[in-house]
Amino acid sequence: MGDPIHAPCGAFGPSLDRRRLFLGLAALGAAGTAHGADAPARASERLVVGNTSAPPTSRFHPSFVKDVGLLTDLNPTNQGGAWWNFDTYITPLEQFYIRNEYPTPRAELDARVDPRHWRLRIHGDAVERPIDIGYDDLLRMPSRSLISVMQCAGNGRSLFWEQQDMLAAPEKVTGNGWGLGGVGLAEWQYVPMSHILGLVGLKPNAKACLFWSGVDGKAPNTESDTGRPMPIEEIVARADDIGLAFKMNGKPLLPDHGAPVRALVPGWAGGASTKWLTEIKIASHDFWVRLNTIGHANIGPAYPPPVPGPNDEFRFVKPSDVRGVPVAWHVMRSMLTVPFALSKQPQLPPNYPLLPAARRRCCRPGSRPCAATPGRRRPACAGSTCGSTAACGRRPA
Ligand SMILES: Nc1nc2c(c(=O)[nH]1)N[C@H]1C(S)=C(S)[C@@H](COP(=O)(O)O)O[C@H]1N2
Ligand SMILES: [Mo]
Repeated sequence: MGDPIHAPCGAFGPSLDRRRLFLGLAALGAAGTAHGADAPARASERLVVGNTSAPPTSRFHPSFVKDVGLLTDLNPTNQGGAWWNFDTYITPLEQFYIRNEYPTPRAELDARVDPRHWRLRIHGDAVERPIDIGYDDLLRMPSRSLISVMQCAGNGRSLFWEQQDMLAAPEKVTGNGWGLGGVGLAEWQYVPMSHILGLVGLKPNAKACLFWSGVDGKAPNTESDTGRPMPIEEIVARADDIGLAFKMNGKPLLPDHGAPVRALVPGWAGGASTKWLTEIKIASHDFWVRLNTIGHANIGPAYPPPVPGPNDEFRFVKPSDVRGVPVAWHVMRSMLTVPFALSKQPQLPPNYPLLPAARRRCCRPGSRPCAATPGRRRPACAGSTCGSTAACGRRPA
């Protein structure tokens, strides 16, 4: 076959061989998302608290439905996917990576994540009609399904030392040290923001939208610093794709993935998809929280920080914490490209991650962003758009 990366997504059926599967995922990553038909939730498939229908072997934690042998941390709960075993188009729930700042909050300990008590408040000075809804209200709303990649900004973190020329300063690479398992492909069912915005009525002064949890933290039943804002124009532009997810792969969300309801922001780094959602605030000002300041921001001379406005809202951070440009769109840093390359040619291709920087990844003209990190030897990366391929090494076939 020709260059399969450019094959249409529809070409990938359920009975793929392993190599083509990787290609399919890579293509999906490039294309972003694939839509399913609108589908209403069925009441019989609601989240049940205390459901322990996991496989009854001791390797599996009964409530997390995960293989505990793969956990990198339990406090916070973090688990990379065993990508070397992935052989299905959709990542199975028990293989799907978990990335938490804190331990997974449990309905048994904290009523805010119990679907019987869960509330979501949607308010702010830029909405006409604030609302406060419960889980059943959400399930009655129109929903869509979409197959989309979720990837942590830190996917591949244990390779950053080498890839990002940080061997001299390994202490700069912080966070859980997983390999390439911080990515998965799921079918999400969600109430789109188009519906929510229609309910609350957006005022013309709307500037930013905060997806807030505040639930997961150092102790149950305390307010914590978890959530992530985004520009309202980004949501309006993709109001059918961004939404409030309550199912993953046809099953009610698992506790580890944000039960009962999480935000879903396809295409952005996973950190934007706030789990255990409790509040959406839409305001005429910007929001600053940990995940767009001291965490999840590109910092350095190439990323001058935005200047907060006088009315901006700070939650658990202060103005001096605004130090760079928040991470948003995220190129799929896929483990899938490696088997693709190796299947095409037995020798390591020039952009294989473990080769010296000068011979690695090149910029394609016009591509954006081009992963320019200050001080790195990527001469073709000028500004935010790549100018030429002159400095590129040989690309794999
Ligand atoms: N409330 C809350 N939401 C969160 C996080 C968190 O720690 N707390 N982690 C974020 C990060 S960094 C990622 S990569 C994704 C991971 O989603 P997953 O664990 O379902 O794979 O959730 C995001 N949402
Ligand atoms: Mo993440």
